[in-house]
Amino acid sequence: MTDGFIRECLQKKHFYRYADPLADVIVNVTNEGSGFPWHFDTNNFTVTLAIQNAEQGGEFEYASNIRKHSENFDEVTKVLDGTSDLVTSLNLEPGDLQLFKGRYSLHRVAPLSGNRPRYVAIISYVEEPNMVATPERAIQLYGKALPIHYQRAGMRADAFID
Ligand SMILES: O=C(O)CCC(=O)C(=O)O
Ligand SMILES: [Fe+2]
Repeated sequence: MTDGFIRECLQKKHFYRYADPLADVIVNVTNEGSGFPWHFDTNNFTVTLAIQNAEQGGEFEYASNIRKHSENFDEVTKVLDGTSDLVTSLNLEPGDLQLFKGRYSLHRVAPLSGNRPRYVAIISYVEEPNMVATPERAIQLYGKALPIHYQRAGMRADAFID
Protein backbone atom coordinates (compact mmCIF):
# COMPACT_ATOMS: atom_id res chain seq x y z
CA MET A 1 0.00 0.00 0.00
CA THR A 2 1.46 3.33 -0.99
CA ASP A 3 0.55 6.89 -0.11
CA GLY A 4 0.04 7.47 -3.87
CA PHE A 5 -2.69 4.83 -4.06
CA ILE A 6 -4.53 6.33 -1.09
CA ARG A 7 -4.19 9.83 -2.48
CA GLU A 8 -5.62 8.74 -5.81
CA CYS A 9 -8.58 7.08 -4.12
CA LEU A 10 -9.34 10.22 -2.14
CA GLN A 11 -8.68 12.60 -5.08
CA LYS A 12 -7.04 15.18 -2.84
CA LYS A 13 -4.64 17.90 -3.96
CA HIS A 14 -3.50 18.65 -0.42
CA PHE A 15 -2.50 15.33 1.06
CA TYR A 16 0.20 14.55 3.61
CA ARG A 17 1.08 11.86 6.09
CA TYR A 18 0.01 12.93 9.59
CA ALA A 19 3.29 14.02 11.21
CA ASP A 20 2.29 13.19 14.77
CA PRO A 21 4.79 10.58 16.05
CA LEU A 22 2.17 9.07 18.41
CA ALA A 23 -0.61 8.81 15.85
CA ASP A 24 0.81 8.56 12.29
CA VAL A 25 0.73 4.75 12.16
CA ILE A 26 -0.72 2.83 15.08
CA VAL A 27 -2.30 -0.49 15.94
CA ASN A 28 -5.49 -0.01 17.92
CA VAL A 29 -6.00 -2.81 20.45
CA THR A 30 -9.44 -3.12 22.04
CA ASN A 31 -10.21 -5.66 24.76
CA GLU A 32 -13.37 -7.04 26.33
CA GLY A 33 -15.41 -4.47 28.19
CA SER A 34 -14.06 -1.54 26.24
CA GLY A 35 -14.54 -0.02 22.82
CA PHE A 36 -13.51 3.36 21.51
CA PRO A 37 -15.89 6.17 22.49
CA TRP A 38 -17.66 8.56 20.11
CA HIS A 39 -15.25 11.16 18.73
CA PHE A 40 -14.11 13.19 15.74
CA ASP A 41 -10.54 12.73 14.49
CA THR A 42 -8.02 15.58 14.38
CA ASN A 43 -6.65 14.26 11.10
CA ASN A 44 -8.71 14.42 7.89
CA PHE A 45 -8.33 10.92 6.50
CA THR A 46 -7.74 7.58 8.15
CA VAL A 47 -6.85 4.31 6.49
CA THR A 48 -7.83 1.34 8.60
CA LEU A 49 -6.71 -2.22 8.00
CA ALA A 50 -8.77 -4.72 9.99
CA ILE A 51 -6.49 -7.40 11.49
CA GLN A 52 -8.57 -9.36 14.01
CA ASN A 53 -12.18 -9.08 15.20
CA ALA A 54 -13.51 -9.55 18.70
CA GLU A 55 -15.79 -12.49 19.44
CA GLN A 56 -18.80 -10.19 19.81
CA GLY A 57 -19.31 -6.48 19.14
CA GLY A 58 -16.61 -4.08 18.06
CA GLU A 59 -18.51 -2.77 15.02
CA PHE A 60 -17.36 0.51 13.53
CA GLU A 61 -20.27 2.99 13.83
CA TYR A 62 -20.38 6.44 12.24
CA ALA A 63 -22.62 9.42 11.50
CA SER A 64 -21.42 10.54 8.08
CA ASN A 65 -20.43 14.23 7.76
CA ILE A 66 -22.53 15.17 10.79
CA ARG A 67 -20.50 18.36 11.40
CA LYS A 68 -19.58 19.15 7.83
CA HIS A 69 -21.24 22.59 7.82
CA SER A 70 -21.56 23.38 11.53
CA GLU A 71 -20.95 21.67 14.86
CA ASN A 72 -24.57 20.40 14.66
CA PHE A 73 -24.86 19.90 18.42
CA ASP A 74 -28.50 18.73 18.30
CA GLU A 75 -27.76 15.80 16.00
CA VAL A 76 -24.48 15.01 17.80
CA THR A 77 -26.41 14.88 21.09
CA LYS A 78 -28.82 12.35 19.58
CA VAL A 79 -25.92 10.14 18.53
CA LEU A 80 -24.47 10.28 22.06
CA ASP A 81 -27.91 9.50 23.50
CA GLY A 82 -28.39 6.53 21.17
CA THR A 83 -31.47 8.07 19.52
CA SER A 84 -30.02 9.16 16.17
CA ASP A 85 -31.09 7.66 12.86
CA LEU A 86 -27.91 8.95 11.19
CA VAL A 87 -25.69 6.14 12.48
CA THR A 88 -24.37 3.45 10.14
CA SER A 89 -22.83 0.28 11.58
CA LEU A 90 -20.08 -1.47 9.66
CA ASN A 91 -18.67 -4.90 10.36
CA LEU A 92 -15.16 -5.04 8.91
CA GLU A 93 -13.52 -8.41 8.33
CA PRO A 94 -9.77 -9.06 8.74
CA GLY A 95 -7.98 -7.85 5.60
CA ASP A 96 -10.58 -5.16 4.82
CA LEU A 97 -9.10 -1.75 4.05
CA GLN A 98 -11.29 1.20 5.04
CA LEU A 99 -10.74 4.80 3.90
CA PHE A 100 -12.51 7.07 6.35
CA LYS A 101 -12.87 10.84 6.70
CA GLY A 102 -13.11 11.16 10.46
CA ARG A 103 -12.75 14.88 11.01
CA TYR A 104 -16.41 15.63 10.24
CA SER A 105 -18.00 12.24 10.89
CA LEU A 106 -18.68 11.30 14.50
CA HIS A 107 -17.60 7.67 15.01
CA ARG A 108 -16.84 4.98 17.55
CA VAL A 109 -15.97 1.31 18.02
CA ALA A 110 -18.98 -0.34 19.73
CA PRO A 111 -18.30 -2.13 23.03
CA LEU A 112 -17.00 -5.65 22.53
CA SER A 113 -16.88 -8.88 24.48
CA GLY A 114 -15.13 -12.25 24.48
CA ASN A 115 -11.50 -13.24 25.07
CA ARG A 116 -10.20 -12.24 21.65
CA PRO A 117 -9.03 -8.62 21.37
CA ARG A 118 -9.85 -6.53 18.30
CA TYR A 119 -6.83 -5.25 16.32
CA VAL A 120 -6.81 -2.67 13.54
CA ALA A 121 -3.86 -0.84 11.97
CA ILE A 122 -4.51 2.86 11.41
CA ILE A 123 -2.58 5.19 9.10
CA SER A 124 -3.52 8.87 9.19
CA TYR A 125 -3.36 11.59 6.56
CA VAL A 126 -4.00 15.34 6.68
CA GLU A 127 -4.39 18.32 4.34
CA GLU A 128 -1.49 20.34 5.77
CA PRO A 129 2.19 19.36 6.03
CA ASN A 130 3.82 18.74 9.41
CA MET A 131 0.54 18.65 11.35
CA VAL A 132 0.53 17.20 14.88
CA ALA A 133 -2.04 17.08 17.68
CA THR A 134 -2.24 19.63 20.48
CA PRO A 135 -0.63 18.49 23.79
CA GLU A 136 -4.12 18.14 25.35
CA ARG A 137 -5.34 15.92 22.55
CA ALA A 138 -2.19 13.74 22.62
CA ILE A 139 -2.63 13.23 26.37
CA GLN A 140 -6.34 12.43 26.00
CA LEU A 141 -5.73 9.80 23.34
CA TYR A 142 -2.30 8.36 24.17
CA GLY A 143 -1.72 9.27 27.79
CA LYS A 144 1.28 11.49 27.07
CA ALA A 145 2.57 14.36 24.94
CA LEU A 146 6.03 14.58 23.37
CA PRO A 147 8.33 17.62 23.00
CA ILE A 148 7.06 18.18 19.43
CA HIS A 149 3.49 18.63 20.71
CA TYR A 150 4.57 21.32 23.18
CA GLN A 151 6.87 23.01 20.66
CA ARG A 152 4.08 23.29 18.07
CA ALA A 153 1.77 24.74 20.71
CA GLY A 154 4.40 27.41 21.35
CA MET A 155 5.42 26.00 24.72
CA ARG A 156 8.90 25.13 25.92
CA ALA A 157 9.22 21.35 25.55
CA ASP A 158 11.68 20.92 28.41
CA ALA A 159 9.37 22.68 30.84
CA PHE A 160 7.02 19.70 30.72
CA ILE A 161 9.32 16.71 30.87
CA ASP A 162 9.62 14.91 34.20
O1 LIG B 1 -10.42 1.18 15.69
C1 LIG B 1 -11.04 1.71 14.77
O2 LIG B 1 -11.63 1.07 13.89
C2 LIG B 1 -11.10 3.22 14.64
C3 LIG B 1 -10.44 3.92 15.78
C4 LIG B 1 -10.56 5.38 15.64
O3 LIG B 1 -11.60 5.90 15.39
C5 LIG B 1 -9.40 6.26 15.79
O4 LIG B 1 -8.30 5.76 16.10
O5 LIG B 1 -9.53 7.46 15.59
FE1 LIG C 1 -11.30 8.03 15.01
